[in-house]
Amino acid sequence: MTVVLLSTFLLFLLTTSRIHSEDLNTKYFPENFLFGVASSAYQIEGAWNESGKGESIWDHFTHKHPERVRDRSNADIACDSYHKIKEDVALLKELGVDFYRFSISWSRLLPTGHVNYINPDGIRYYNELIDELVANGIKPMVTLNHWDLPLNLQKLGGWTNYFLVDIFVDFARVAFENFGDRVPYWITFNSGCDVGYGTDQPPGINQSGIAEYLCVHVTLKAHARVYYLYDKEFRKTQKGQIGMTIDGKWYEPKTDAKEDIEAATRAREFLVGWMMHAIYHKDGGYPQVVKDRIAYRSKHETFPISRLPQFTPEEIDYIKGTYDFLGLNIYTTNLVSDREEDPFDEPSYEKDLRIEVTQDPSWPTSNADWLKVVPQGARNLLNWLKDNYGNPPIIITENGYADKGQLDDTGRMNYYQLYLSAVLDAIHDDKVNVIAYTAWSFLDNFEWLDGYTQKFGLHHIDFDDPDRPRTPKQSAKMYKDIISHRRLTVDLKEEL
Ligand code: GBH
Repeated sequence: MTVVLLSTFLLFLLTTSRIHSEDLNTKYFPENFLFGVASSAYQIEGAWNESGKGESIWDHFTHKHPERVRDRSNADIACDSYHKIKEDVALLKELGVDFYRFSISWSRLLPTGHVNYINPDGIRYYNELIDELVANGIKPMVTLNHWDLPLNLQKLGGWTNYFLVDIFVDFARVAFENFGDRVPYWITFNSGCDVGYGTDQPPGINQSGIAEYLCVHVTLKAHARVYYLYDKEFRKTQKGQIGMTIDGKWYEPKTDAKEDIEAATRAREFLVGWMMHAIYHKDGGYPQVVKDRIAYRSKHETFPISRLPQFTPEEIDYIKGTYDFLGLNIYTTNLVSDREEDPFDEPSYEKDLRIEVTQDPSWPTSNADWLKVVPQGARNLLNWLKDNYGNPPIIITENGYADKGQLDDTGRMNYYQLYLSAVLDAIHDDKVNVIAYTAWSFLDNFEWLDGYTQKFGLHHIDFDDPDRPRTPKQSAKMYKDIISHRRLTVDLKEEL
C-alpha cells in the first residue's frame, strides 16, 4: 500500500516537473489532422534475397562496397520487418497513429524491374501488411520508390533513361491494381536525384551538373504519368490521393547583405523549387533562376545548349498540377551566403548554385552533423511553400531527430515538441494548409551511408539479437500522448 502511494506520489512529481504550462503551445491540431510514422523498404524489411526478391541498387552497393558504409553494415536483415508484420502493426496500433507510411520494394514485387514477371511473394507480403494495417484501423500511405531501384533498371541508366518513365508506369499499375483498393495515399517518389546522381552515393553516378538534371527531368515526367494513370483509371473506384515527396530544408541568408539574401533565394529555388516548380507552381517548368544560372554557366563552359533539359510547352502543361497533396520531408535549416563565380572549367551542380552553406554553431545539434534543431526554419519553409505554391495541402512525410538509440531519448522528445509547436503555429497563425504529420522514424533502422550509427526511431531495436526485439522509447510514449490528445502535452525545453 505504502509502496503504491509512494510511487503514485513520485509519478505525480515526475509528471508535474515536466510541465511548464506557460511555455506549452496550447493550440489543438485541427479535427481532421492526421498523425503517422514512416519507414522505407530497404531500411527496414531485410529478407533481401528471400522468396524471389531481386537485387536493388542498395543491395548491390552495400555488398560490393562495405567500406563505404560507416559501420560496414548493410540491410540484408535490418529490422527484419519482412517477417514481423503482426509485431510491427501491433506497435503502430499501440502508438495510435492514423496512418503508416512505408515504401514498396520494387525488386520484391518485380524482381527484374519489369512487369513480365510479378513475384507472387511480393504481392503476398504487401497484401498481408496492408490487410493487417486496415484491420487495425491504420491507413496505409505508400511510397512507390524510396531510392531502392532494381539493379537491372540502373544498368539501363536508372532515372537518366527516359524509358524508365514507361517502366515506372507499368510498376505503378501493378501496385494500384493489387493494393489500391485499400490505399488512400500514394507517394510516387521520395526525391533523391541530387545525392544519387551528383555524388558517389548509390547509384553513384557522380556526374554533377549533368546527371542530377537528367534524373529530375525523367522523375518529374514519370511522376506526372503515374498521376494521370491513377487519375484516369483508379481514382474513381479507389478514391485515394496521390502526390510527390520533396526533400525540404529551410535556407536562411547568413547576413542581411543583398548578395546573401539573393543566395538564399537561389538555394531555395535550386534545392527545393527545382523538384517542386514543375508540379506545384502555377507556371510549371523550372524556376527562372535555375534556368538562367545553368544556361549561363553552360554557355561559358562551351556547351551548345544548357545542361538543364528543357520541357516543351506541352510537357509543362502536362506536368503542372499533377498532385492532390505535397509530401514534404523537413529536418533542418542551413545558412546561406554568396560565393564568387567559379572558373568555367567543368559542369557542377555546386557551381551552378554558387552558394556557401553553413550552420549556426549556437543551434542545438543531434547525432547527425547535418541535422540541427531549428523549428523556426520549418515554420519559415511552410510559409514559403504556402506563399509560392498557392497553399497546397501539405503532408509532412518525414520529420525526425538522430541520436545514439537510447531509450530515454529526451533530445528526440524535445525536437518533436518544438517542431510540432512550429507546425501548430504555421497552421493556426499563418494559415498554412498542413493536413498531416509523419514522424521519421517508426523504428531504428539502416540509415543509408551511416549504417546503424544514426538512430531516428521511436522504437529501439537490438540489432545484435537475431530476433530484433523492439522496445518503445520515451518518445514513443510522448507521441502516443500527443496523438490521443491532439495537442502537445508536455514541455521539455527547460529540462535540457
Ligand atoms: C531522409 O532524407 C530520407 O528520406 C530517409 O530515408 C532517411 O532515413 C532520413 O533522411 C534520415 O537520414 O552529410 O550533409 O551529406 C533527408 C535528406 C539528404 C539528409 C542527404 C541527409 C546527407 C547529409 N537527407 N543528407 S550530408
